[in-house]
Amino acid sequence: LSIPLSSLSPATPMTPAPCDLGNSTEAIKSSIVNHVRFTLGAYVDSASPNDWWVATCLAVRDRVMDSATKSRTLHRKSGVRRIHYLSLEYLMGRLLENNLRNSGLYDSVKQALSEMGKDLDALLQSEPDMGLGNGGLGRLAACFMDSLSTMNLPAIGYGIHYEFGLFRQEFVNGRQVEHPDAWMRDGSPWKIARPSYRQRVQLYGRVTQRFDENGNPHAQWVDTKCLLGLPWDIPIVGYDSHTVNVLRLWQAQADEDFNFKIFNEGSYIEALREKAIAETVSKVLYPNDATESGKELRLVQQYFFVACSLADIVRRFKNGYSLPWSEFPSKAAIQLNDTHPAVAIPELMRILLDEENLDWGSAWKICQETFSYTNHTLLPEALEMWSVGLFERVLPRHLQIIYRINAQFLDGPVEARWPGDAAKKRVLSLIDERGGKYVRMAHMSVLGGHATNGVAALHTRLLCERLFPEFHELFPERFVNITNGVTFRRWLDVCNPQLSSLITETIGEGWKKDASKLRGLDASADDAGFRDRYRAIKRHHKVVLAKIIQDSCGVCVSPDALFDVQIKRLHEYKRQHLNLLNIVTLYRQILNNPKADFHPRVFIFGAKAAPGYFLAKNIIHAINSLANKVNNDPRVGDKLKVVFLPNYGVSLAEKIIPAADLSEQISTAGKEASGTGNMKLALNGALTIGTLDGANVEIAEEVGDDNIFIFGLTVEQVTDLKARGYNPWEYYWNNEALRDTIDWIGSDYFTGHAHDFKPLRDSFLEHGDPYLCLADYQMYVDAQAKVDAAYKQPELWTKMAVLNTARVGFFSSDRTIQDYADKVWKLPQVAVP
Ligand code: Z15
Repeated sequence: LSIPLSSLSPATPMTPAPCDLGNSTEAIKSSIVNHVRFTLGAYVDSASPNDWWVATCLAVRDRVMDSATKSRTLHRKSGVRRIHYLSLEYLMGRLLENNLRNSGLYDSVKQALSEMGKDLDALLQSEPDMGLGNGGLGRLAACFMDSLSTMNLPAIGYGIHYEFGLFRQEFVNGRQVEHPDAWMRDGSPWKIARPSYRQRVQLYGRVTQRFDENGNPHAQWVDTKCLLGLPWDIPIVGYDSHTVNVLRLWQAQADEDFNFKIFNEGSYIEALREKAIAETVSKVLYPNDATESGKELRLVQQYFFVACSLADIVRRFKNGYSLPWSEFPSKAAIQLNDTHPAVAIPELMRILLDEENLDWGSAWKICQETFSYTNHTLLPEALEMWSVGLFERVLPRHLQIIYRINAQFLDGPVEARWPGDAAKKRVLSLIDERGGKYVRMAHMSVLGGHATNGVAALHTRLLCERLFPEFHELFPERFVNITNGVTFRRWLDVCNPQLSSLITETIGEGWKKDASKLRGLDASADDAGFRDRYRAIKRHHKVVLAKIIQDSCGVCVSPDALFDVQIKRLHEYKRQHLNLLNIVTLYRQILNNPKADFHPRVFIFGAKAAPGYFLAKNIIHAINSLANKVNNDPRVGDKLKVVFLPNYGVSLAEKIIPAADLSEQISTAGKEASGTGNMKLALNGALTIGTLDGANVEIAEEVGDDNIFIFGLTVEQVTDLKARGYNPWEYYWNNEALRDTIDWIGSDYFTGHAHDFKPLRDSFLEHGDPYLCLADYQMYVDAQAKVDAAYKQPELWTKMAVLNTARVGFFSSDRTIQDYADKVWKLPQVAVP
């Protein structure tokens, strides 16, 4: 690529040279002060902490925007293919510290602020989290945005500008209470409105016919309701790279032209009511992680952001080049983050067929070359299915297109492969007809693209063998594995700068861009001096976390105890209740055998439950009630503490992860697609206690069996046990400790009311223990005893921890993104000068 540098910043006659924003402390100081005075209209002497934070963000943003414009111009002029990442969720967390570390401005900004008597660290902590996601899927999208810029890949992230992100969680008497998350109430210095790229989208209505100039019929979607999408751009700064991509989030607005008619008819109030309804579309993030609710507003959200994004991509293609439509895939790749944006497939077909007058075959080929799909779960309750009736009402034209895609598929490749086999057609169909009619979004996603990937090796295998066996048989080359990763900038450099420095001092800086270089630390595991420093850093973070625990839970914990951490969404399959069984077991052991040599332990939980997930909320209540008993039982003392930190999210994770000794990854084998918290914790030197599930399998391969605590049934054993007929009562009657533990939970001991945890007890016994807690219980308790023994040998433990840090380089999202670029998107790196 040889684009002259000068062409990236076109100079118009009479335009003065733009002011040069220096990176010196003095230049940054004057930028910040200018923003305090001229952007915020405040006095330097009396500006509020929030004013200083905003001014600092804007000073950083000024320096970043120039690179954003240059990146965009270079990508356009060089005509390279771009990846468009479509995701309903982006769990970004805070942006300032990440942008400072990635851009290399951290030291000068810290210095500039300190010379003005301001403390950068305090400012950093005052930033609200941008929590536009539920859990792993949304955080993965955020890590990918960081890696795409770092790896110099031309990319745009598309999503929704939710006014309210994931709810704020509070505990009242141990029970979860949800509050709205008004992250945007005061605006955000990071986002920039782009009104000139506003889009109009249609919904509802009906389909008629029109004829083009050649007399050929085309479908026409009429009598629709219209919405406007206003894009907000957030610059994404890569580490040590000049590529600044953007995250473009759509806000729903009423189409005022459309409503003007109503204004004229005198229904002024009615028209404004319509406007308020239109704006609900981007109002709030649905708070379910890996469960679907099938709500109309959710489908409208999905279509709204997909239609805006595709129109934006098509606009860029039409304005940027004069190429035939067949070249569209050479300019645009589109990744579907789960099936949530899968309506993009019929939407692109609609644009090509109805608006651009392409024939079906050409349009379908373009679609398949453009799209690829990431599957994030095998759980049946998370697989999206839209009732045909609802779909037809909201998107009548799209339903027609889906039916035609389905007919061509079943009559074509399926009939050719399995002639006359109605059963095969039933399982492969895009329409599920086993009871009502439903559109299977996963089937459409596999069919409408050229690649489908799972997110860990085991998950991809199960995807091929269990979820899509027939699709796999038809199109084996379409299925690929791309194991998840996390950005080591946020999850080491930002959250654990002490460890980051120790690593850099030991092996140099290269690991930040090539994480496989962390293997250079392997030898340091045997260096006692290194281990001392590594341990001191861990202890420092435990002291910091102990203070947070004191402040938010009112519990005093010792930094010398083993910090045992389970942080993730609350879900039965993740088995926080198996963890609870072990803690109750330990509690009983301590009471019955006070002299036993047990290293003091703090069990730390962080988890939000979907507001409508009753059993998950019961488990939170149970853990909080157990905590209340254990923490106040004088017979237990310091040996055991249990804390449930409220409002778990990205920023709290950044505090917990560096302080963790043990990482709980105990899902039922086959249920957790990958997990990504497992990677962040191992990177920060927490040892994993886990099942052979998701990416745990690959973590074990990388760190070695001696440096991880694996227990429990394997996927195959789970399958066999279920096939034989799993009966939790057998485990209950055959294991006295387990029986006493469950009965104690079911008693009135913990809250004074025996019925409080009946739902939990019933799930273990009366409802068949669907996630096999009882089957894995004894193996888990035994593995925890091994953990206790190992922790009593600090040199051994630290050695294992160091080897974890050294050996998890594979789980950098840079590697993941490079895999996508090579295997799926065929995307070259484009260095921005
Ligand atoms: C979600 O967070 C995940 C899967 C889903 O289907 C939905 Cl709807 C939300 C998670 C997986 O549970 C987790 O195992 C994986 O690591 C993560 O996506 C990112 O791939």
